[in-house]
Amino acid sequence: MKIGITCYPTYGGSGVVASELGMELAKLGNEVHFISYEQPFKITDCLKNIYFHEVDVLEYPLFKYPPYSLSLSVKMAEIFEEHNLDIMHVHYAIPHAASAFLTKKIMGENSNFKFITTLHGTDITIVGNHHSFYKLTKFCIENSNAITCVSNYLKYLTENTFRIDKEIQVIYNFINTREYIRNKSDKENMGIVKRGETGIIHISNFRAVKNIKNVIEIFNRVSKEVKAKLLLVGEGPDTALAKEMAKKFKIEEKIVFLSRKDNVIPFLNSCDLYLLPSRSESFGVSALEALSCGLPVIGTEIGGLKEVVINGSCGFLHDPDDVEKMSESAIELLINKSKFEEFSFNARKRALDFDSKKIIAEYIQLYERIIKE
Ligand code: GMT
Repeated sequence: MKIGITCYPTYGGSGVVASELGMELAKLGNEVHFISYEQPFKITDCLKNIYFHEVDVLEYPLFKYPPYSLSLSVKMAEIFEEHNLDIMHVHYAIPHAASAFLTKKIMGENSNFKFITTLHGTDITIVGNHHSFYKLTKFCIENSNAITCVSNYLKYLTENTFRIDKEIQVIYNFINTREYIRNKSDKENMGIVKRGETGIIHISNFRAVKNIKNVIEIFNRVSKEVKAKLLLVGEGPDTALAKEMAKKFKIEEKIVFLSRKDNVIPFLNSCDLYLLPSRSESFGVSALEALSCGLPVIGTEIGGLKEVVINGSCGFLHDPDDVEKMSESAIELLINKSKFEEFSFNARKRALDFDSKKIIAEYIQLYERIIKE
């Protein structure tokens, strides 16, 4: 098949999932064309069967905000025609699904242009829900050739928020379990977490929803009971808050700020436990990455995270504000070796349920069905 993919190219769950999907599809022999304002950071040059097409955005004095989404529509039409694509797959509703709808209209009734929209979370809970986008998001969902959501939670939320009757298919996010795998030598090689120390890790874009304050609060409590180091991978609006809190608790030397990393595997493998006390999470790809490397997850009983982490088996889930319970669960796992081993084994086993081979096949089946319709 020849597949077009549009996503946000920068750091963020939806762009990562779209890029990984494209790479897996390309490995299977499909031709994949990424269309965006920048090359997605995961898509390195010279990958077989992968092409990147940059959207030209015209700057003009009249435009206070250059209309990227319109230029994107035109680029989608050009690439679809030029490369004879079979299907277009857009990730994140706003503006990508709106641009794709416009492309469909530009291409006309006789064109075979069809597009699938995958909803990821904040495109429904924050952006799509906002009064300035609500009607457009609903319209895009109703006018996509197919809609997928990354969890049952997000499907339920989408149907209810936008009063959607159209069929929405849940296709869970996935993980390449051959790549994301425990490698004990990473800890030694990286040398960040020293021998005899426990590594705790959190990876995110440090937005309010990630509850960074509680990451630090939990670590502060845990580090009083266990000799531990906290690795913070990524950066964003709440990085400064994390630094302030580390100073306030006098635990700065126990926290390593690592900024953004293209490859998080050696950092996960340097650690023992993953912290994700998010206030909202439609799925939680980073938790799945951790599970695949055998790290139990201390997280929150919210949204789609409950569909990924089995509470009491491969991690513990509590209320986002219950710092005490999250800390207790973390300490319990870190001091009880046999319990830790059991949870770590279950973590890897759970990740295998989301293996990319299985989930990519679901996308391929969907593409084939929509192309035939
Ligand atoms: O979590 C973020 O802030 C990034 C966001 C995005 O849209 O890029 O992530 C969303 O999509 C991910 C991939 O499907 C999910 O794993 C995240 O749970 C989801 N984030 C939220 O729902 C807050």
